[in-house]
Amino acid sequence: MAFLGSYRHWIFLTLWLRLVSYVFATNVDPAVLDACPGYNAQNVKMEGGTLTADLTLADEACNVFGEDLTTLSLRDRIHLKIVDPNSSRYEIPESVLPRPSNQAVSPDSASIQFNFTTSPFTFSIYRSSSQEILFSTASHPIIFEPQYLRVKTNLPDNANIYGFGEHTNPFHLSTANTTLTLWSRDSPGIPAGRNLYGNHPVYFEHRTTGTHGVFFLNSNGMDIKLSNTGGTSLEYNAIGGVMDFYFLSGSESDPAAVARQYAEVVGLPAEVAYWTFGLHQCRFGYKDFVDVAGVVSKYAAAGIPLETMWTDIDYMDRRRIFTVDPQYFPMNRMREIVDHLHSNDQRYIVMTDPAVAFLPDDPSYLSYHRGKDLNVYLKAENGSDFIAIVWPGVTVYPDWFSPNVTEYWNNEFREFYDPETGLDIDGAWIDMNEPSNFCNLPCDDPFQQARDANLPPPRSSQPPDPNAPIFQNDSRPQLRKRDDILDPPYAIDNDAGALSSRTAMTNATHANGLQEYDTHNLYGSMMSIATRTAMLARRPGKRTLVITRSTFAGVGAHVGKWLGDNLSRWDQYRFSIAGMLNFATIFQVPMVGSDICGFNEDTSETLCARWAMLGAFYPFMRNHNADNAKSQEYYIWPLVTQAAKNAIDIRYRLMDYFYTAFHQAHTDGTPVLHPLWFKYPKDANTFSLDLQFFFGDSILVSPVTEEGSTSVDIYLPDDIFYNFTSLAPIEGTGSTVSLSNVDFTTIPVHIKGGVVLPLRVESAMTTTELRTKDFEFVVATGQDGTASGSLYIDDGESIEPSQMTTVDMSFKEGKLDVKGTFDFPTGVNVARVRFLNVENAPSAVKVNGEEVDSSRFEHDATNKVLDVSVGVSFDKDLSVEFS
Ligand SMILES: *[C@@H]1O[C@H](CO)[C@@H](O)[C@H](O)[C@H]1NC(C)=O
Ligand SMILES: *[C@@H]1O[C@H](CO)[C@@H](O)[C@H](O)[C@H]1NC(C)=O
Ligand SMILES: *[C@@H]1O[C@H](CO)[C@@H](O)[C@H](O)[C@H]1NC(C)=O
Ligand SMILES: *[C@@H]1O[C@H](CO)[C@@H](O)[C@H](O)[C@H]1NC(C)=O
Ligand SMILES: *[C@@H]1O[C@H](CO)[C@@H](O)[C@H](O)[C@H]1NC(C)=O
Ligand SMILES: *[C@@H]1O[C@H](CO)[C@@H](O)[C@H](O)[C@H]1NC(C)=O
Ligand SMILES: *[C@@H]1O[C@H](CO)[C@@H](O)[C@H](O)[C@H]1NC(C)=O
Ligand SMILES: *[C@@H]1O[C@H](CO)[C@@H](O)[C@H](O)[C@H]1NC(C)=O
Ligand SMILES: CC(=O)N[C@H]1CO[C@H](CO)[C@@H](O)[C@@H]1O
Repeated sequence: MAFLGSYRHWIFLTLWLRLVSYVFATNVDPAVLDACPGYNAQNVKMEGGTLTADLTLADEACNVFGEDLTTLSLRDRIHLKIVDPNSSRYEIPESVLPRPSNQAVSPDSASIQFNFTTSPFTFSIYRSSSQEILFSTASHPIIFEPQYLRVKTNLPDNANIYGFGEHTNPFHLSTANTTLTLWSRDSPGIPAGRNLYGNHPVYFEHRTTGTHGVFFLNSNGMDIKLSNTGGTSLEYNAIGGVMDFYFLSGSESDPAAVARQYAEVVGLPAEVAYWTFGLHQCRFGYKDFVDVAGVVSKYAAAGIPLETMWTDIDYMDRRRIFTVDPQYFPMNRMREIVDHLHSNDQRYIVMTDPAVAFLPDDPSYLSYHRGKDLNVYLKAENGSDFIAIVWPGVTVYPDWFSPNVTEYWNNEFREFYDPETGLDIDGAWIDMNEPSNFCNLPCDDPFQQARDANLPPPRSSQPPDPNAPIFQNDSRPQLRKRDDILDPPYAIDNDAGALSSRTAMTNATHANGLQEYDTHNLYGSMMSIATRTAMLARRPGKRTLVITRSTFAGVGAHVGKWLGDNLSRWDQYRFSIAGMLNFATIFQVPMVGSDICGFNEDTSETLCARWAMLGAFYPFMRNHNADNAKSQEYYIWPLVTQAAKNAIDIRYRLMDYFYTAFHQAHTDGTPVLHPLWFKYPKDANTFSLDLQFFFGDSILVSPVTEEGSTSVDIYLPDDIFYNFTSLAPIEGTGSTVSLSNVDFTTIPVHIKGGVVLPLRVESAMTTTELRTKDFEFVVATGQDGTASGSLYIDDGESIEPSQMTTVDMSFKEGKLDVKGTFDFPTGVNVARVRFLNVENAPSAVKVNGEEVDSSRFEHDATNKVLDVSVGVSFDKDLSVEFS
């Protein structure tokens, strides 16, 4: 029998299982899995938009990784559940990821539909308009076992699949034998294609007929497999949790629609303050407060706008969080640095790790004792605090499920980062939150291992390389088979080996009884939420910046992310674009960036120059370096200084354009960066491009990508583009264009026709100063001769600003109209308007309907630019026209 359900954007299915005793086998052969019997659906009932059914095992259980559950019941509306009426299985708590409310709509308006067969139970999702199947489990039985879940769908040949992270694969995933493992891992210097810090079980599939998305809401370890063997397919193999899918219909014409729908499910991204788009400088290995202050001074001397200075764990006393080293980073001198920064409209951020030094016998380390008194630490199975090893040596981890943890974390932030007595930071940086653990399994004597590893290291010796002994231990110890939580029958492809390797043991237990086996992938996200809460408590009503390493789906509603400990290499410079597109475009974590010039290893002058320019188009722009690498601040080489200045100049002039894009993302989930296919969804040449991207809707960034090269082949779709520097038009023809003589201080940037860009007329040394600069509008017409744009301005930092200026710009038939509400007083003028692609000098120009003197406009015939000097206060509607 077939049932046609109807849902506007998404269908939600959850499967509940009865846990039974285990029977192990370890056969992963797809043929064996496909021969499993699956389930039959019985007692199918449809009631008020809710479908319920019982699923019974169709034949003998195949027990590949445990025993198949014999009776499952299935309920559906938007919500499809397989339930064991007698016991529940782990599901991601709502406190970590709140679920959206389900809204059924009438079948007629549904853009995707649900269909299934009862015997055996299979289901498919198809697009209503075209009847195209988007997801189908036909011929791949669903497998449910206590510690193994499998769902597999057929895909079209050469399917265009994007997403599933965090990983270093190309943006356009290969469907030929790709495994994507999701299990948070501290992953320095790892090769491409391995599991990294974050977990985002979502993908978008693009076809010329439309783009849809699928979100598997599950935090357990899993392998997602793409294969071309016997037809293209996508297979989820998860070691726990429930089957909980959101199918996102997307749109037939606008790929960004699916991104907005995903934001409806996991939450809209948090808005960040205006200043956070300024330049950030960081490194591991700043030796003392003199060193830190020196970097700030040298940036100023080089004339490079430095917005925010950062300090890594170096500032801590023996690497204990919430302390400063009394000799190297004494509080009074650190406060002097922060005061100096603040008085120059600059900012300061330091790192906070989750692990708290385990010091029961040292009464002076209050942060440990306060946490102990509040009982906030993650527990071992026997109820004592779980012991790990991180930078300070032996540590405990905050349990983000503990009822007292908010009180604890808020208080530690309030005390240590007190504006009157402590470090008055402007944002927070959280790291090591996979959680990372340096203790090698079986970790039966962490105290000895910490001594052996010489943690924390003394200042007099070289600080440890993150890859030093304890990190380089590649042996993969076998855990005892009998314990399924430590060593489940299906082994995901974790690059660190055993699940507990270099992290909290999977049998560590939270205050609410949940175990790390299920919640491991949430640790970084939960720390993110707690840290944001603590930061907001310090400065109520003001947006903050929290940058995390480990993430889970939905984290973008709270924090931003940097792409982790990369290497100063050309391939990682290139990969950074795909990594950033994944987070900004698919995962809804738009405040993202890679360590500019590279973290580990020595960078080179030309790599750093190219990276400084590419990095000016990362939403989060931070130069960061390892303690054992050569210095790479932008002022070190004149070439890099010039490259950085040139690109930052473009970024700063575009700051309000990008701030507007970010506000839009916060409002409706429209991505702040777009791969080319988002804008040209019918142009198959764009589907695999991941070395060019759009910064906001209309700025095409096409960096030089090869070492030592001064040329680059870029793709220009069939559209009008404009050189950002000369403003001259360039006809794209849907072909590759070779750019040569692109020197090491230049990055090719084009404006996509059809936009009115709001630019600041010039850059500035801080974002505060930038906000005092006048605006100009650049009217870049599209193929139809029109252009439009928008501009959002507020005070740049309030969570709920009381005054907002919201302006729409539109141009057609020679007339630019700028209209809106001007509640926020910008205090600046519109200095000029530049109309692009204007063939001939006009005979007359009018500003607000009044003809202006010919000395106020100028036509550049070479670049076809008409430049009109305006000079009116930017606090009311404006029109500028020419004829
Ligand atoms: C649930 O428990 C009841 C009573 O204990 C039992 O009769 C029933 O068979 C169980 N159901 C399943 C699916 O195991
Ligand atoms: C639904 O599934 C049934 C059984 O496979 C099939 O006959 C029918 O064509 C499907 N309907 C749609 C609209 O795909
Ligand atoms: C798929 O890749 C894995 C890992 O690289 C390899 O072991 C396996 O042989 C490959 N399978 C096929 C069918 O190519
Ligand atoms: C929370 O902290 C208080 C001490 O302030 C303690 O008495 C209480 O047991 C703690 N709660 C939990 C769940 O540990
Ligand atoms: C986890 O289980 C193992 C084996 O039962 C035990 O030795 C170990 O102490 C447990 N670890 C924790 C953190 O509970
Ligand atoms: C609990 O287990 C840990 C090892 O996982 C051990 O170090 C600790 O002493 C045990 N605590 C108690 C109270 O037995
Ligand atoms: C690596 O880990 C194994 C297992 O814990 C241990 O026996 C070995 O000594 C370690 N090697 C190094 C170099 O730390
Ligand atoms: C853009 O214009 C500038 C200034 O005329 C020129 O140097 C540069 O080569 C042009 N870039 C491209 C990509 O055409
Ligand atoms: C080794 C490592 O972590 N590399 C990262 C470097 O940065 C890129 C993107 O910037 C990431 O994708 C890599 O994972």
